[in-house]
Amino acid sequence: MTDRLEPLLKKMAVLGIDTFLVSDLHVIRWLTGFSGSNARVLLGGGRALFFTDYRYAEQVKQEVLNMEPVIIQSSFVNTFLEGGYLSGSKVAIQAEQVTVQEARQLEKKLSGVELVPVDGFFDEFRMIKTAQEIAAMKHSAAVSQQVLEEILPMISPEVTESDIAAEISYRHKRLGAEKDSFDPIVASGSHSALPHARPRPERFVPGSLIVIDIGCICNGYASDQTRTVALGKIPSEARRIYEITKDAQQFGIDSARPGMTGRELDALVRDYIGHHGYADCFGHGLGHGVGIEVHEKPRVGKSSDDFLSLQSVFTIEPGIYLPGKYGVRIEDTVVMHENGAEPFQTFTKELIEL
Ligand SMILES: [Mn+2]
Repeated sequence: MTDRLEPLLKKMAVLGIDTFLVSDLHVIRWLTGFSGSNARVLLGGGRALFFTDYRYAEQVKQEVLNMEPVIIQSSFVNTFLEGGYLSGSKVAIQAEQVTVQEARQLEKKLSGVELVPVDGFFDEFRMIKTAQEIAAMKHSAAVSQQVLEEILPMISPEVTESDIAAEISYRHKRLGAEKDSFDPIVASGSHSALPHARPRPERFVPGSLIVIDIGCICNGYASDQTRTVALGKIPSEARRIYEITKDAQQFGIDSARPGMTGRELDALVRDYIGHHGYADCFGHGLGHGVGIEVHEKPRVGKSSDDFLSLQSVFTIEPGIYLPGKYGVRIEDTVVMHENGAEPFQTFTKELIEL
């Protein structure tokens, strides 16, 4: 973990930043392993300081081994003030995280401190996963895949989308996950054509496609996977868009190379779907980075200049959606190697007919 700090301190020096006030808990977890809900980190002056409140005094001893812990008595700002941690320096804050209220409070109380809002400072570092992080993500993917295997036989006209969504969350936890990485999507009938459908208390109807998009968090790292299955006999057009989506997704996996941009990979798969006549039916981006957060860098979409670097982890999840009828999405999370993308998931992509 300590080696994680060095490139950050170098980048700060280049940008002329004396101290970095880190307030994003995802970044803090990435930096330290801390899994609690209240913390700040100060980087700079050759030190890394970790601030949290009394509730986490014991937890910090277990989880935060690479920084000096400080237990705050009142507020973070008061502690910074009393300890002289920020005085007379140029302090970077995370523009996308710090509220206007908190920034005002800092400015008011800490005279002589110049606040510099910085965007996405940690993204380029978080994007490149260590072997340890990749192992954690494979585990998280395996847990969620087991849940997918367990819940498919439970789908029938007797149960509802909400029933299955609840089973998914329950089974994630039973298998050791901290939580779902996002609310499970279980979308049947015409709802399968809604990319972000919310599970309904409605029974599955035979002759329907069912999109199941799920993930969990284990040891701080997220997984993300989608499969689409059929309940009963489905129309030939539904079968057709299933096959095109499946082949497009495989084409995406096979085409991914380190150094490509997100835009380039997205375009390849988008064109593939376009050539098969469904250009207007794939409205979202091809994928997104996954790590501590289930949506992080790199973005894999139409306007993304993010590089798909070695050891980056991202999803490949094309979909074809026919509004009012049905939709298909198939998604794996992949890690980029020298010779291409390796999916974490091994679950079949042949159409499963329940
Ligand atoms: Mn996804």
